[in-house]
Amino acid sequence: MTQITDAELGQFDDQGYLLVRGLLDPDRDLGPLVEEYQTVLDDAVADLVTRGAVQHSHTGLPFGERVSRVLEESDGALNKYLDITLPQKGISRATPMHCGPAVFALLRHPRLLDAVERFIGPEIYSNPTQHVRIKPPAKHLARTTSILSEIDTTVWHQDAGTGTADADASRILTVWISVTEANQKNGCLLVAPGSHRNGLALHCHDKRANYSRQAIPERLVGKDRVAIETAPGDVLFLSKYTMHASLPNKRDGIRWSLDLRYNPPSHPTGRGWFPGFVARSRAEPESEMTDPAEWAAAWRQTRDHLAANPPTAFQRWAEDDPNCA
Ligand SMILES: O=C(O)CCC(=O)C(=O)O
Ligand SMILES: [Fe+2]
Repeated sequence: MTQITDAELGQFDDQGYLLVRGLLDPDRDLGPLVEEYQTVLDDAVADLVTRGAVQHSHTGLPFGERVSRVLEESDGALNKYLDITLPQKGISRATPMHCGPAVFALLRHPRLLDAVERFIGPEIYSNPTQHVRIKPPAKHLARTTSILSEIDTTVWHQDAGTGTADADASRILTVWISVTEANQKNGCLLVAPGSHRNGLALHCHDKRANYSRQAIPERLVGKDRVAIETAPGDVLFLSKYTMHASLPNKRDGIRWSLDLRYNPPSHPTGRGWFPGFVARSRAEPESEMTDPAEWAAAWRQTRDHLAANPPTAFQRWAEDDPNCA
C-alpha cells in the first residue's frame, strides 16, 4: 500500500504539487468507473438522438472514438452528460450531469482518502467542485465553439481562483486522477513549481472563449513549467494556489481524468450552492455519507432548486480589470 511519506509532504509544501504513481489500481479501482461510463455514454447518446442533437448513435465504435464523434456532432453537448458537477450558468431541471455509484465509490475510495488525510487531516469533506474530463483528440474539436475550446486545453489558473472569496481561508486540496495515460502529446497537465508561494495571482478574462474562464497572464506564470506525464492510477495532488494548465490532445485517443477537491468539513467550499458531503470523519463517523443514492439525490435536488433560483454568476476578476490591459 502506498503511504505518503513526510518527505513527500515536504516536497508538496515546497513545490506546490506531488505526483503519487500507482496510488490507484487501474483495473480494480478505476475499472468500475470505466464500466459505468459505458452506460453513461449509451444513455447520453440515446438522449441526444431523441432531442435531435445528433443524428447517429455510433453504436459499435469503441468508447473513446464514440465519445469523440458524438462530442463533435453534438457541438459539445455530450460533455455535460459525462461530467459530475453542474455548470456555472444556464441550469435547468433537464441539465445533464453524472453522479453514479462508481463515481461515488471513487470519491470515497479508502486509499485515496488515506492519502488526502495526510494533507488535510482526518476530517474530510468532498468538495462539490469535481469533474470528469474526457478530452478528445483536437481534430474532433476543429469546428470549435466556446465549450469545445474549454475542453481542448485548460488555461493557466489557480484553483483558488475558481471558487468564491468566502473560501479564501479554506484548506482545499485538488486531487487529479489519471484514468488513461496522459503525456505531452495527448494533453497532460503543466504545473509551475513553487508558484503557490505568493497566494492568489491575477487572472484575466480569456478572450479565446465566451465561456466564463479566467487565465493567469503568461508573464505571471514564470518560465519553470513541468509536464506531468501519468499512467492510469497515478494521482497528482495540487495546492489551491499552484498554477497549472493542460495541453491540447494531438493524439488519436481520448485523455481521461478526474479532478476532485477535498477540504475539512467546517471550511467553505467556494461553491456553496452545490452539495458536498462528509467523506470521512474520525470525530463523527455517523456524519459520513455512505449511500450513493443519497448523494445523487442531493445533486438532483440542487439542480431543481437552481433551475428556479439561478446562482449569481461570480467572476473573481472584472472583465475590464485595468491590470489586465
Ligand atoms: O485536466 C485538466 O485539463 C485541468 C485540471 C485542473 O485544472 C484541475 O485539476 O484543477
Ligand atoms: Fe484546476
